[in-house]
Amino acid sequence: MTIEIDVLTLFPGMLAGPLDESIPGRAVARGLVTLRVHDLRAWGIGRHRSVDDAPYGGGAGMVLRPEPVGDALDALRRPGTTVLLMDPAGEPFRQATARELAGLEHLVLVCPRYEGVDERVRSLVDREISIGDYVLSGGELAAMVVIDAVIRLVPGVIEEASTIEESHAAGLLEYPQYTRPAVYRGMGVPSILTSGDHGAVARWRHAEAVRRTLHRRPDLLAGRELTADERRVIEEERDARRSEGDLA
Ligand code: JDK
Repeated sequence: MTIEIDVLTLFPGMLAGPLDESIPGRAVARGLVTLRVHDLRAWGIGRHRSVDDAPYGGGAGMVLRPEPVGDALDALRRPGTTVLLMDPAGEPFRQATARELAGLEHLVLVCPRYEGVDERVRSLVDREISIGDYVLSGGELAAMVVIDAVIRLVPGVIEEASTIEESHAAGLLEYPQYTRPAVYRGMGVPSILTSGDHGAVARWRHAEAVRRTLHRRPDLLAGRELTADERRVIEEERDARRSEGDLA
């Protein structure tokens, strides 16, 4: 299993550094991922390789013209290609999205700049993706987030045990983690973690993940099937709060 990723950007230099380092860099070096970054200006129009123009109807700023994107996609698209447009109005990017994309053979990520891309480009892409409800100055950082989250799910990129554990914990926040020293600034480590009882450790971690999710991100639990164990942890937590006189 390998994945090919093409990125279309007016700032190719932005992608190189971060993606050369760490997990994505190693995945590329090991041949598990092919990553190509293209300068959209190569498909720019006329002697000046123009890529932007003023908005019809007036208003501030410039708009990315459709032709450079359309021509670039004509050059890169083949059967099996999925084209993603980075856009603040796109569908929310989630772990489930990353899992879907990691199973595809060829992704092309379009990174607009200026005030965004000409509306007609939307008809040329397969999906529009937003990494969150804030406005970046262009699509590059969003593309890097998507690429990073996708690459680590490509089989062989990280230890399989980590992705199996992740799918068990899907939709929950992380459980608390500890490493040495045993006491740090007066703070100890839960004794169960040094008990050597692997079953008890696994149950404790799952319960902690449920508790943390309940307190910090109850919205995540609402959108998720609960196991009997998870319902029990939530009930116990409610009982514990009630007995402390905490009615929240
Ligand atoms: C691609 C350009 C910057 C886009 C206009 C008016 C209110 C802003 C600037 N998840 C996420 N966040 N941001 C992006 C993203 C931003 C981009 C581009 C992706 C290309 N920009 C930009 C839009 C506006 N808009 C209404 C919000 C201004 C992806």
